[in-house]
Amino acid sequence: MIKIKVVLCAVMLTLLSNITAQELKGDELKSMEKYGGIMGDKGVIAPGLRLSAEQMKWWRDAKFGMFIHWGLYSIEGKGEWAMFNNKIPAEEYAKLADKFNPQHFDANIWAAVARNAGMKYMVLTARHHDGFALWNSPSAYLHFNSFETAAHRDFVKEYTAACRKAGLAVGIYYSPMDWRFPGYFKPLELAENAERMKKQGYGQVEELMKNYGKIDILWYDGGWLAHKGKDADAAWFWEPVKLNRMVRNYQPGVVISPRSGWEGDFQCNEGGGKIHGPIIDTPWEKCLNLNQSSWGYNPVQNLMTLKEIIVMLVNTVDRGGNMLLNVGPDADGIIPDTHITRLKEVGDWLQKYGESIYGTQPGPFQPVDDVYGSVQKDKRVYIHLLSIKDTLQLPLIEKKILSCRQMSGSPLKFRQDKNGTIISLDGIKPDSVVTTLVLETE
Ligand code: JFZ
Repeated sequence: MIKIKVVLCAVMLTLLSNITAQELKGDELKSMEKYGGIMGDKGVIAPGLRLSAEQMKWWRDAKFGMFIHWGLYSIEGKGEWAMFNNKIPAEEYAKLADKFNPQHFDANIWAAVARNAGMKYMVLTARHHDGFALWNSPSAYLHFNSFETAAHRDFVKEYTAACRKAGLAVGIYYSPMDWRFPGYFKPLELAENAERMKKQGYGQVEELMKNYGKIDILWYDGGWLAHKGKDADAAWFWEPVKLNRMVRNYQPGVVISPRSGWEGDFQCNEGGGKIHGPIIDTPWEKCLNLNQSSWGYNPVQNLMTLKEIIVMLVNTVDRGGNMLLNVGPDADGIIPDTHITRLKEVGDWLQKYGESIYGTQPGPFQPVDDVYGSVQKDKRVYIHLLSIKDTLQLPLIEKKILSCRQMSGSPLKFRQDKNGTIISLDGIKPDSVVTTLVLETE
């Protein structure tokens, strides 16, 4: 039995290459296993709840955002699952709130870092599975929030204001489930306690949607029960359609993630696993970690390289997705310098090549894994080359190609006929990260 588990763990670890071995334990692993990429089961369907393509347009055009995991777990720096993994009793864990009093937190700095990285939106963990709310939350069970503990601050207020000031779309992450409730683990036996957790969930979502102006993204996570099954399996309990009808009342245009048990406005692809396959038509988002040690602050740094980030971004965008890249600031609210430097490199790349990312649509060519992918905007087609041979063969398209050049350089020879197009890459000087071509079409 143990052997089977070990083998299974090993397989999962290779699949979820963004999380290091020491971070993955028991239920955390199990909770991931059931998705393994785009959620197969899309959740409860509710006509009328989903946004129209027109309402989703800004999000689809934005392509790139910053995920922020920050909370009490940032103090210990062992990842956001530390309370559960290390079996810290709720009363014990709650003492961390007495220590959570960041002196250098400045949401404007976070926003500046995101902007300099070329990001267009941010998503902050207003409350993770540990139950600690980063705002003035009257619905918080046992007053477990940053306004009524050591910090006496409403970080969501500061954060939402900073996003808007920087011209970034405002995203809020919220986990309905809360480990402090035994009823979460035994919803049938401890129904009353579970009901109390649900009441907190509804109350807090209402606070977040009502008190902080226009919210652009609501990123639910963990609409489970007892870490079992899919989010949708717990829909009998959470009643996500009812919950999200309430959300739409306050925020008619908010883009909602699929993790409340309702199918949501987009699909999730989580973790550092590779993106491959054809273009996906429905809106989707890849979320992953800049520091692959854990989502929450971790002094062990295992940063993605610039090239890994850009390859992931183009692979995502060439298939019609967005990318949400996570940082975990420390307990004082500081994003480590090394992270800022790496993100700035990403921003510098986007300064030059952003035209082939923002506001584009995937195609006209289906991506070829590890070889190239393409996007289009107006009369231009951009090709992101992932490997370079002497020539690039492209399938037939209806439009006539008028010219072809390397985005950073000179024109390239090409021939378009009834079989497709051949571009000569002979003698091309590859770009240091991802070589990008521009085709002008008629
Ligand atoms: C969830 C959280 O449990 C985790 O702490 C983090 O906030 C992350 C963004 O979301 O974890 C998951 C859930 C599902 C997968 C991966 C991590 N998955 O589908 O691979």
